[in-house]
Amino acid sequence: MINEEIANIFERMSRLLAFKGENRFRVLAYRRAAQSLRDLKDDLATTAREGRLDEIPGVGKDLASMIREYIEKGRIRRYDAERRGVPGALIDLMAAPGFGPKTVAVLHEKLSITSVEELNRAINSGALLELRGFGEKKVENLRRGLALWLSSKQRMPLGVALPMAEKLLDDLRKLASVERADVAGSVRRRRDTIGDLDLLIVSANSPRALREFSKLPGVKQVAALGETRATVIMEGGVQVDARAVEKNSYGAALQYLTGSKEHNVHLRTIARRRGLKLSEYGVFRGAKRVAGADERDVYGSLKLPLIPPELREDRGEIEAALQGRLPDLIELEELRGDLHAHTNYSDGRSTIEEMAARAAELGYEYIALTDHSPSSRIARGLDCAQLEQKFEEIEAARKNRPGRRPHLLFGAEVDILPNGKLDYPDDVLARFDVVTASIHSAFKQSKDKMTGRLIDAISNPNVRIIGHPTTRLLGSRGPVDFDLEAVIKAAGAALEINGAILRLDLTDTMARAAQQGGALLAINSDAHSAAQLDQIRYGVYQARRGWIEARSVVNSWRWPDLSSWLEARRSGRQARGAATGRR
Ligand code: DGT
Ligand code: CA
Ligand code: CA
Ligand code: ZN
Repeated sequence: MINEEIANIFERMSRLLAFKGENRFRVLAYRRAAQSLRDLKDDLATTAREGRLDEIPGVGKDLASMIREYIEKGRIRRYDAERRGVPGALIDLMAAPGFGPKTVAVLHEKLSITSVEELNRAINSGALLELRGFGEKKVENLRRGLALWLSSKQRMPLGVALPMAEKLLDDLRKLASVERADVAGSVRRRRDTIGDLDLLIVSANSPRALREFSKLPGVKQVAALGETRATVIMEGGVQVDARAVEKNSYGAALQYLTGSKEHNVHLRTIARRRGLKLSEYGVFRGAKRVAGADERDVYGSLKLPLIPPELREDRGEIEAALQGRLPDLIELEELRGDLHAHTNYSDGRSTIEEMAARAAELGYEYIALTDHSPSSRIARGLDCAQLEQKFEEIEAARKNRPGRRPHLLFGAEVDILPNGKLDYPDDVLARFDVVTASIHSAFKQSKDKMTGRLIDAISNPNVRIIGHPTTRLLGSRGPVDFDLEAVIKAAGAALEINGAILRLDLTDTMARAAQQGGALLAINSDAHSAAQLDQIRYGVYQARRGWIEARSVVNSWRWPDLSSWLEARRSGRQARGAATGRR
């Protein structure tokens, strides 16, 4: 793994020098070294320890000392010096088809381009055509090269990556050669989007396990296959890296491969401070291994509790762990119901009865059936006559449910209109058990206007939840712009963490800010079918990444507490805060 890190640095070093118009020989030397590090079977750390770095083709004295520097210090001074003042985005861009060092240097010098956004704007505005040597054809090629490169870099939603990883793990665990298999990387951290999948395998016969891995169903192409690692491309283009390790370094490898990189860098400094060395093979005091087989012991040897993978972003979790103040993260099992789900009355596919049945299977105490309001015409929002009918059907379904479990809540997801008014009149809103207000139009309003619009909705006492507050859609629509702090201060309504796999909205950091500011949250599925009720788990993952504890989550409360919270505002009673709402 360290081979790959150093190879990447040499590759970037080569591009940097080319960008600066340096001697071609030096440019090539770095590129060649990067290539031969990637072909290398042995681990560089081992090779360095044995004093054999200069036996690697293309690695002379200079590069060998840079490799040693990286192994010891985690950085290379010469590389840091070279990249100072050069926009990193431009160096990345040199991997795109058509973007050679000369082209990129001209874009930087003549048009002061420093980012992909600026480049995109320059291509679309025709600014590039003004440059000498940039004809129609060349610019068109650049446009296409950029698009190709960007789409190959697109990250996939966790909701796609996680089921794929789970299927691969299932298949791997059935193999006789595989003792243990787990997913690491950003999937284990439950990040909202995923670059590639990283799997970790324990096997008594690693080459065989990896060979079998490379033949699993769904594998389209084998990009690399070695004794300890393999990379395959799945049908659909997803890359999967697999790594096979020995039992006694499994915990350390899992820790390392889970990342994030930033978390790992910070953790290594903690290790150094304690006179230890942390690597993917274990925790060492001198030559003695003090931990490695078990991940909890890896953290334990650094005098830290096991830090939940969702927190490992170096956003203060290591400091919190050192002080014994890690949050008590919400768990899926703690949810007692779902407050945002659609039925076939609007754009859902399942009936009220089917939704209720699945909610019962999930062990819920309550479920709100929240269909759209009339302005959401594509979503077949309900007019007042349809509401009447739905209400009666819910009443009938309630009578069919012995013990009234789950409680069926007559709900609405009401549009917040562009002017901040709601899409049902107040007397209609007052009839619902729970009202979630959401933005489904006019996404481009200014920050001030959007903030005012949300606060207007919150100040209606019938509204208890703001649905998917940013309205972003992964891969296609960015978040709307609003002042989160002001919305948190407006209080009154819980903010949703929506589990729909393209939403995951609020984001992790916004949810964290909301909890810190004293806001209540609701983790909902936004299901459009009975089966989709299960996607609430993605909402829980996102919440955990946002340090969310059950006390802040209204739908972790028992029915009596939730029900009095739902009623509190309308009846003019004091709304319950996070602390009093505790189960
Ligand atoms: P992704 O794939 O972009 O969604 O994000 P990750 O976190 O899965 O990143 P990936 O696949 O490049 O690498 C997997 C893990 O390996 C990463 O979480 C931590 C570790 N790792 C990768 N590159 C480095 C590095 O340069 N330094 C350190 N310390 N760890 C790294
Ligand atoms: Ca990854
Ligand atoms: Ca990877
Ligand atoms: Zn919605």
